[in-house]
Amino acid sequence: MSKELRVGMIGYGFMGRAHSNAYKRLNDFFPVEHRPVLKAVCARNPEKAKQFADNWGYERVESDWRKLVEAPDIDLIDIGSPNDTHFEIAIAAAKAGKMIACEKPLAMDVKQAEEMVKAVEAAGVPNMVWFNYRRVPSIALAKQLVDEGRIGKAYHYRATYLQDWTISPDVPQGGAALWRLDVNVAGSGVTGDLLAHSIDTAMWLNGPITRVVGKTATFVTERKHAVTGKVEPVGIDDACMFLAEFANGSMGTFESTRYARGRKNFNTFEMNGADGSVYFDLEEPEYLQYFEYTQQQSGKKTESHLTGWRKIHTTNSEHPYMDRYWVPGTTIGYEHTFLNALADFVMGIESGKPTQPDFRTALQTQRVCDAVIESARSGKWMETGVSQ
Ligand code: SOE
Repeated sequence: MSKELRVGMIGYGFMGRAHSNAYKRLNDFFPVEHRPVLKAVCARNPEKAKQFADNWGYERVESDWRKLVEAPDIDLIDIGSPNDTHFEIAIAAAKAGKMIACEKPLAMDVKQAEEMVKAVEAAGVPNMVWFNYRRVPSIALAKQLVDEGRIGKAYHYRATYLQDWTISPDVPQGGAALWRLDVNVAGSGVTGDLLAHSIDTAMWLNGPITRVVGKTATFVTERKHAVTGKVEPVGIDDACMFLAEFANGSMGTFESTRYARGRKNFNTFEMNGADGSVYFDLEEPEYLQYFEYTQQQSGKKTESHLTGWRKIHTTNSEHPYMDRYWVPGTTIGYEHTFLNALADFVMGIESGKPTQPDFRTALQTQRVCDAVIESARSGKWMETGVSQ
């Protein structure tokens, strides 16, 4: 028997599209009881919202998110709008008893994120943050290998997240397409936008980050603002590097920039432990590289002339999520990471075992982001306050 999951989408940009695609395809690939119904989309520009609704098949357009949040025919509010809107919408949606799926980063800062966690927990509403990269099969396989103890005691965690789309000083800041460059709307630059992904993955695989020291840079210090038309100071971090200590005693390095010429979405990590290592690169997402040091599982002795990195093509039905898709050797894409995330969320609702990351987990990532920004300001090591 199918139950309707009536979706109210807020925002119609890149993420509005990625999330809408997931709602539309869920039942084609996953055997869940809920059936998403695209009820309404809400956005500031009514014409664009109408185009979006027609394109993706939303039944109606709302111009005021408050009305959408209160609407009795909506079960789930999807927050795909810019970062500065997440807080107010999430608090209101929780009060109205709606489920919430929110884009990352959860909030503009820890203070907002803490209140958002309180609101969803007081209301008891299912909630999730779209950290979609956890749902790349290769990354989920890395998590499986870590949990199986194949990496052993962790020593190092190394992450990079590099892009190159803001190098030109002629790129404006602000407005529908470029709000990520406007600090008042985004909260931060690459730290909240890109490193939040790296931090979420890192803490999922390797546990809490307890202390950080960071350095940020803003290479283009003034840009024309697309809304005001004036040249205004740039408040975001264009690049950020930080060192991290994990609760398990391992060391981490994180680097992110939007000024790495040629790098489009170069999201990588490597984890090195006593018994093995894993390496992932989002530009080759269908591979996980794995170095196995001990061969105890197979009962064989180490044959040192055969040791080396394995490049695992994560397309077998035994690999995470892949039994839902095609035959071995055939790949899935970026859009499926959102579909997998939605499936996990819905299965969490149906099984009563809430999926991760929820708001509380995303708050931990926000704590690390805020500590990094604060450390870059003060030049000092900062405790993150993340302990579990
Ligand atoms: C920024 O360019 C961006 O779109 C991020 O906002 C997304 O979270 C990331 O996955 C891809 O890059």
